[in-house]
Amino acid sequence: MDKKEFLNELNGIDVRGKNVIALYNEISSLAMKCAGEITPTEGTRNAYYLSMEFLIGRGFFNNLMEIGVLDEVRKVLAGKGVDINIFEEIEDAALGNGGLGRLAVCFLDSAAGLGLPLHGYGIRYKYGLFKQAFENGYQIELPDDWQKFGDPWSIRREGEKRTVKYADMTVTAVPYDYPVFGKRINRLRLFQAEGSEEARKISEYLYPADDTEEGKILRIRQEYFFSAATVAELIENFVKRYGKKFDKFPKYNVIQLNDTHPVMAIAELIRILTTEYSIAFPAALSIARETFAYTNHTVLPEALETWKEEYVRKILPEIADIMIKVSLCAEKELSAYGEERISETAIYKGGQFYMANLAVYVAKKVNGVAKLHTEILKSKTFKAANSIYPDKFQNKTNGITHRRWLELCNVELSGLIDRTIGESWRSDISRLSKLKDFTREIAEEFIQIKTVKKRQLLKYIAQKENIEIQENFLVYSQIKRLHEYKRQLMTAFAVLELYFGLKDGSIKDFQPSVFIFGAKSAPSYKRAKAIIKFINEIAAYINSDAETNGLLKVVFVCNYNVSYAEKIVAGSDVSLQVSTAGLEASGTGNMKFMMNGAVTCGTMDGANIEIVELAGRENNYIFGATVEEIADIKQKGYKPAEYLEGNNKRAVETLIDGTFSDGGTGIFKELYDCLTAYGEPDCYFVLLDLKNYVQTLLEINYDYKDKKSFAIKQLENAANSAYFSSDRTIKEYAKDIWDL
Ligand code: 26Q
Repeated sequence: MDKKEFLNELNGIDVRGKNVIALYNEISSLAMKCAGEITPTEGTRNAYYLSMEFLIGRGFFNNLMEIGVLDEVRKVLAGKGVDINIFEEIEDAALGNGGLGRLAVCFLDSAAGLGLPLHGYGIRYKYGLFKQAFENGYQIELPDDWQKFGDPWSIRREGEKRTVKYADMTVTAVPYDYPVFGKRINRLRLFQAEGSEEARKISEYLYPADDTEEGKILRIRQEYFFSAATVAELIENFVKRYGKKFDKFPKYNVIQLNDTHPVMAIAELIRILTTEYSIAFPAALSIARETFAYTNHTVLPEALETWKEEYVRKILPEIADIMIKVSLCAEKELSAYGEERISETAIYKGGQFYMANLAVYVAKKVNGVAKLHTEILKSKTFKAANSIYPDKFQNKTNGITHRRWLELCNVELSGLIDRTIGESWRSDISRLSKLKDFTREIAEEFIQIKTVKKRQLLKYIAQKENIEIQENFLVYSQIKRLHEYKRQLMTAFAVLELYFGLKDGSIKDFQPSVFIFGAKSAPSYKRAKAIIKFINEIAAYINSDAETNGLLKVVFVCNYNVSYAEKIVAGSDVSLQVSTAGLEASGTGNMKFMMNGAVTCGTMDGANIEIVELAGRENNYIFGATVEEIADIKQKGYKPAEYLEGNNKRAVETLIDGTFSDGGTGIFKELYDCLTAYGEPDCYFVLLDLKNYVQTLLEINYDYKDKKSFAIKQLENAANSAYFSSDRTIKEYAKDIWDL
């Protein structure tokens, strides 16, 4: 079906008596006819993106935009008396946690947009990332039944299901295909686990609690489940087309591992080749080493996956054997490099599998996701491997799709760009840089557009959160997973200091400001949950003070997700990216804000470094210790209490002085202790950077008085953001890693 036929049929839809859900399903199903058969290209090289997470968000508006009918649908529906915005009620498909999952979807979007054959493979969880509610300021988690409105954007492939075998059970993997619209239509294939009750559990939840043996084994089952289903399919397709000449397998297939979660695909490929096709182990391993590539997304030690051999062996004895065999091969290959490097790169040691080391050894290419991150991988995390295979390591700075994150979420700014430099930037994002010549000229118009986006955002917040904010407020936002290293707590202290300063008159001439937080905490992450409670306490306290009400407000939005992010990035002035230097691999929220014309207030971390390199340090607000400075302080011994003085002290001590209540749980005291303790000083260096942070926020506030020059800074950011389109990133992967 083409666009014209779609619109004809749409005109014929009878909307009378139908509710939102019925209309949503009817229109989506009609649009799905535009997708046709969605099969990967035959006879050429294809790339496969294996990921435990695909944070899709809402498909409806994005897909209609990609098909090129969104405006027409809006008009046709309006003609029938239906406002297209009623579909905002439809739930996001939140089959991911944060950056890593959202990146996967941006990549698929860009590949389809560029006409490159990249296909996603993952799990069709019954429940996505939990829905967040607040009860007395505490996060509580509710199941996310995202399919309750139906799932019209997928096709169930009954005929292509296959079995996945574990030692103790057999599970059916049923593929559901989601079209990825663009210049070509690619496919995201998500497997659903079916069979016994135990079998169905495998695709029930994203991140089941893994603090028990049972939980850990379920996680291993999940990882193997989609990896094995994918590899079996790729081999089957290969044999159908090319017979059993497996040395040609890597010519037609390249598999990108999105972090280590799908790494068992390596062992599974080797298992199938050796056991089902009688290929010798060394040959099978060589094929794997030509096929896989691996992306690392974090250097936090606790996030680097290790699996107990005992657990893997219990359910996947052959996979355990293969991983040990690969480990021995690696050891042999590296025997000349000395004990230390052998131990550092060990895949199997002390009864544990080190999944990242397996990935690094087998992968043809290993990449980090921002320049600094790649440098840290090479010099620290994978130092030994890098000294042995220096050519393996590459940088691929992340990107975001400018279609969802500018064209869709900011129609108004996109229109201004069209009027200023023409529309060609939409299909060739590098042309956005032409905007650089016009930032002064269009500043006034930009200010108006920012106000419109702010108004939309603040209206939405008023409805959802019941907090009223005036549209003349300067909007600072920090939206991301809740984690200590991202330092939402540092922002909370900074806000308190601003508040105290306004109260005691030491801060004068302050532009009215609001701080918007959006974040979910992992359900078992106690400190992260304590931070949410603390910020909610601060918000209630500050917002109810009539004396400062016209100057400062705080909002922790509830159930932050992709759809909320679309509104926040468009309506914010300042993007808060304040992670401890060296710990945020890249960040992608920073890029979304930048593209929508916000300045970055951040540390020299992740992609912030590249953002200010491109948009100018003078147009952004950088503060805090650098990676080198942190290393230096660590070495000398960090003494947090030395930074606890004056206003810092006052803000931090609200954790323990009774200003706020944690309901007698002691969690605030616990936070206080970990920030200030001597024994094991806070490894996120909150107090170290706090003073500088407050000063920087004030500097921004001061600069905002000159609306025009501030708008020019914001526009300089938008105009320099082309580099952060995932179109650029995907072109680099296609050229340097996938050879597409
Ligand atoms: C680890 C062990 C066991 C179970 C789960 C995990 C696990 C799960 C999810 C570890 C990490 C994640 C997610 C990581 C993530 O989202 N990383 C982010 O990736 C983005 C895209 O590259 C970067 O921009 C962010 O900087 C990075 O934090």
